[in-house]
Amino acid sequence: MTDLSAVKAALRRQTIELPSWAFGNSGTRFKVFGQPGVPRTPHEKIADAAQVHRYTGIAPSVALHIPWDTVDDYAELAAYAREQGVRIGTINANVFQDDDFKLGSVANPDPGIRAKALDHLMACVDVMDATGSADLKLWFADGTNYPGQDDIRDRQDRLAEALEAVRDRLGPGQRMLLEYKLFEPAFYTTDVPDWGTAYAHCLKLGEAAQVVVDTGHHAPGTNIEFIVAFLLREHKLGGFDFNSRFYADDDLMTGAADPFQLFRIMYEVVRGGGLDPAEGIAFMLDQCHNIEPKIPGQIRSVLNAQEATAKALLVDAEALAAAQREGDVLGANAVLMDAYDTDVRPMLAELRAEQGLDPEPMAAFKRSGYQEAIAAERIGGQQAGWGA
Ligand code: LRH
Ligand code: MN
Ligand code: MN
Repeated sequence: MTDLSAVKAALRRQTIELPSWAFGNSGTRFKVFGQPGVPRTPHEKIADAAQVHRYTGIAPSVALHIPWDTVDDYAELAAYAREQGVRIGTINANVFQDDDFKLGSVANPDPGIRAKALDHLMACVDVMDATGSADLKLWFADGTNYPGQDDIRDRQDRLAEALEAVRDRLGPGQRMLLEYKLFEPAFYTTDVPDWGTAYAHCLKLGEAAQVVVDTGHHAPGTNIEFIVAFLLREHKLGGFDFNSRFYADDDLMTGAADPFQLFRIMYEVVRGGGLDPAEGIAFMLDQCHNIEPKIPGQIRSVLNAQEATAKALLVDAEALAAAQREGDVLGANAVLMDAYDTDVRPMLAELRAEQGLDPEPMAAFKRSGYQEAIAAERIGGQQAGWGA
């Protein structure tokens, strides 16, 4: 039997980080759709993120993306976040939206462009120093479109050199999280295409470097929970960029396309001790709400992640281990499915009530009138970044 009070205690400790870019206008490369009331400034993105925390109670930090969230004074922005009841979390570097980076950033064949990319990464660490952020998230759009376009091995050397320089710049308590992605925007080769490549670089870089798993960055059918189990076992899992995909990097709400996959991932997190804050796993969302309203979209996503976590915590570990020891295939599978099939919503509503929150965050936000207020106040909302 699973101890319900232990499940609730673990859920009370869980936190999920929101991406600032989820609150801006977004779309595909075909069309960016505008929505009323979207933020015009990083401050307004933080104010919106604070609403998600206010109703869910488990989203106390906001990730920034630089230069999308450029401000003159990052310490002031961090103070503003604190006033809003949240804090600034991961700093995401952006070396993919400049004409100079057409042939890559840190793996570019041109040393001048590599230096420019590295300067930006260093500037991101400066931002971390000002905001008190612990994590730098690195995703590189680097790769090639055509066989022969560039030397695959040389690009790895250039990448490794830049990563080492960033590692040497990090202060105490700071980490670099290396994100991989199978393809896009490069189509033939990608310089960090998979967890194995990211892991190999992080292993060489040492303790300050860990892998981040963006759930939308794999080939269809990839067993992501295996990757999670493996990396966690090696203490090389730095965090997640949660989102859902049907086809490629769709950035839809986490738990929307495949809640069972999210449960399986969270089960491996629980199994590997990854909910223990000491393990340092950053649970982040990396999503865009192109057609649905953004603040409710984030609330829904946080709740989906929380529900998957609750179900994972409900797995009867002793019964599962016993069935596995006995080779009871169907019994073991049934233990896992029993947890997945549990409706955890009443327990989560109860937990929220115990914490002084409204048991129904979606409805509470709707009733608050915040959405109408920002739609009236904010004219000319900022694009999240795409096509900017
Ligand atoms: C790349 C990615 C990465 C970026 C974000 C906007 O596809 O997942 O994390 O920083 O999207
Ligand atoms: Mn991502
Ligand atoms: Mn992505």
